[in-house]
Amino acid sequence: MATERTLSIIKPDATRRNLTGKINARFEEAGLRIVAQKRVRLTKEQAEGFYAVHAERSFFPELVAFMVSGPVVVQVLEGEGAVAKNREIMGATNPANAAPGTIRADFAESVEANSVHGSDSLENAKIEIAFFFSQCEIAG
Ligand code: RTP
Ligand code: MG
Repeated sequence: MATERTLSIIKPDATRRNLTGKINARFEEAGLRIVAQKRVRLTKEQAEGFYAVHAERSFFPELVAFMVSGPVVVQVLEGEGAVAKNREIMGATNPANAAPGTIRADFAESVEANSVHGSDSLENAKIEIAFFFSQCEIAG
């Protein structure tokens, strides 16, 4: 499988509980390399732009409010099949359905406050990485 890059976000519920290190350990133990990382406070416009694909969904206003409720850590993860591997480590969107040992099963508070985001395809990963990082901010 090819080396890929995917965009990860450690969400406000997780930064609030000081879980950044524990979550990063999961990525590194699974063989994913953190090749870029920054802690930022998203503006409403940035959160709306990032989740524009969900603009028509009923949970969109709540999702945007949640994503601006505290700092997030945005990061680029690199490794073999990184997009699918990260989704596997994260677990299902709703922690009630997430497999044991996944980040969401172990740390998420609810379907919304579910601790992490991960790109869902290689195509979206490229778009999402470019949303947050310039070329010179990524060191593979
Ligand atoms: P993400 O994009 O954050 O990696 O999560 P995902 O692919 O597993 O889930 P997605 O369907 O893309 O939904 C994006 C985020 O919206 C929130 N959500 N809330 N209240 C609800 O029913 C609901 N459904 C989704 C979650 O924060 C989810 O991760
Ligand atoms: Mg998604």
